[in-house]
Amino acid sequence: MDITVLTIFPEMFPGFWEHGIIRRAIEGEAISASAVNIRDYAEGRHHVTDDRPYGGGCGMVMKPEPLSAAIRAAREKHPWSRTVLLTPQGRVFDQRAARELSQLDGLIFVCGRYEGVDERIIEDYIDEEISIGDYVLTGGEIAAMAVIDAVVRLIPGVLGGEDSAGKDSFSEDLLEHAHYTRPPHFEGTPVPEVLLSGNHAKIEQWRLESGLIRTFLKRPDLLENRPQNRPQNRPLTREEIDILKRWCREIEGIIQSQTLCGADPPSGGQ
Ligand code: 4FD
Repeated sequence: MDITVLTIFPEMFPGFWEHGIIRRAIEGEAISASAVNIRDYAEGRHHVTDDRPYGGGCGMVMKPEPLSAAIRAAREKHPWSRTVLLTPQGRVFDQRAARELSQLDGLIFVCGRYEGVDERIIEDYIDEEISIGDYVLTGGEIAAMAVIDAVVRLIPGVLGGEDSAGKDSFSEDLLEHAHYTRPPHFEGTPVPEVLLSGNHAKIEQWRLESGLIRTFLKRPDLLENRPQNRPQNRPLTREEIDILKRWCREIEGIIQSQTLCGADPPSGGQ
């Protein structure tokens, strides 16, 4: 996959390309990556990339001409690329979108600054608008890095331990189980005994339960309305439903024992 980032701050990217999984992907030729300065495509002595908005108001808008020239040049180098604008107005990025983008031959990321980019660029040059979440950044660069990071690790052959990308949070659309490493006791807290038992069937069962309870406690939205609301989600399996039912019964038992022993609450309370 050929990745091109168009930005007025290309210096933000070498530190990103030169570390970890992204670096390995470049070295292993799974991807090529470059950050191109939009200013290099701006005309005039000062290579201006922004201008005041028509209709007035504060803030600046990215001029269309340098952007169109930069996008055309990137497409000439990588004709099979999709051109993506990072913007709060885009479709919110998720693991499914990452999987889709990881199938493409090339991606050109356009990073806006200022108040936004001239609308005609969006109409005529942008294939897809992506947002990394409902908040505002000073520029699209960090959003582009987040998307690139999520996409590159899904490209076949990029992650060392195969299918480690396929097994983590969201690939199965539930959160991952808790993780532990040495020492066996840390500041008074032991590692769950089952993980030291060597019983792999028991460990698998514990991991399934751990992932499910963490999802219920931290991200209940991932369990609600499956799969109707989230077509990327599979329905829960029989086994997962049985685990949830066991907890339900256990909690009901605790409530029962409390009600039987406790005094009646004063009426009119909640
Ligand atoms: N949530 C995101 C992306 C960019 C950004 C910008 C138009 C503003 C947030 C185009 C307006 C780019 C996001 C730069 N803020 N700011 O993904």
